[in-house]
Amino acid sequence: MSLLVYVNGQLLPKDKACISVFDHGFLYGDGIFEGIRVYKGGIFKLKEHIDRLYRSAKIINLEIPLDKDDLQEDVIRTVRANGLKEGYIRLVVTRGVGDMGLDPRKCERPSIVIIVVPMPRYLGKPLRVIISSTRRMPYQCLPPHAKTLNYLNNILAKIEAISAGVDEAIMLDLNGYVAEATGENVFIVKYGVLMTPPITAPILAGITRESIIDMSKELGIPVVERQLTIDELYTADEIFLCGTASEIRPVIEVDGRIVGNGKTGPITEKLIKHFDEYIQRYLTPVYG
Ligand code: PXG
Repeated sequence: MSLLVYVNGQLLPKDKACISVFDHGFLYGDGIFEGIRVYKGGIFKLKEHIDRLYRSAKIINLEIPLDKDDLQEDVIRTVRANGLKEGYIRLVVTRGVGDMGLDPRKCERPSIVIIVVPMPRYLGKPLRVIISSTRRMPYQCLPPHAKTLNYLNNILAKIEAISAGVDEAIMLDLNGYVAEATGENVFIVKYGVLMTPPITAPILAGITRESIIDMSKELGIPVVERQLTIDELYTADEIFLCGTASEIRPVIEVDGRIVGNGKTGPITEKLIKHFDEYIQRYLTPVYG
C-alpha cells in the first residue's frame, strides 16, 4: 500500500500529494515544522511537539488555521491511516499559497502537510564530527527557538561535515561558543557533570534535550546548562548528540581528536539504557 500524506485535511496517496509552486514555504522557506517519532504504535511527546509548533507559529506571526486539539487529532489520524507503528512524522505548516513577492498578506490560508515514514532507530550509534566554520544563525537574525523551514545554515554545515568525511557538524555561535549540531543538541560530560548550552544560546529548545535533562534528574546525574568552549569539547570525557531522529548518539571523534577512550562513555551509556523505558511513559496511543 502506498503511503498516505495529509494535505490540508485530505489524505492522499504519496504521488498525488502536492503543494503549489506558489506556496511561500517553497518560494521563501516561509513556514515551520516538527519532526516527531512513533514508537510501538504511540507518538512520543506529541503534546510537546504540538506546543512547540504553535510557539514557532507565534514567533513568525503565522496563525495555524486549526486549534491544537484538532491538529493533534489529524496527526494521529494520519499515522493510523498508514498503519505506522515505528517511524517518523513530519508536520509542516507554511504561510500558504501566495504570489511573487514576500508579502505574507498575499497568502490566504496556511498549508498543512503531515508525512509519516518508517525510520530506523539510531539510539547508541556512534558519530564522528567536525566543528563547522558555518556559525549558527544568531537570534538577532532568525529566532532560533522557531523551528522554521530555513535550514540552509545547517545544510551548509552538514555539507562541510560530508566533505570532511565525517557524520555530523557541531556549530558555534557568533562568539565561538558551542551551539548545536545541524539537527541535534549537544551534551558533554566533564568533571563528572553533564553540560549543555543554555536555552538562551542560539539553539532549538530540543524536546530530546529536555528529556535528557529530565532523565538525568531521575538517574541522579548532575546537569549544568552553561556556555561551552571548543577546548572543553576537545577535552570532554564524553560527548553525545540528541534529537528526535538521532535519539542519543555518542560522539567518538571531534576534529580528528578521539573523545575519551573512543568508546561510548559510562554516563552516555546510562542515558541510552534508560531511554526506552523513559519513552514508554510519554507515548500517545494511536490504535486505542
Ligand atoms: N537542533 C536543531 C537545529 C534541530 O533541527 C534539534 C536540535 C533536536 O530537537 P528535538 O526536539 O528533535 O529533540 C533539531 C530537530 C533530521 C532532522 O531529519 C532533525 C531535526 C530537524 C530536521 C531534520 O534528522 N531535528
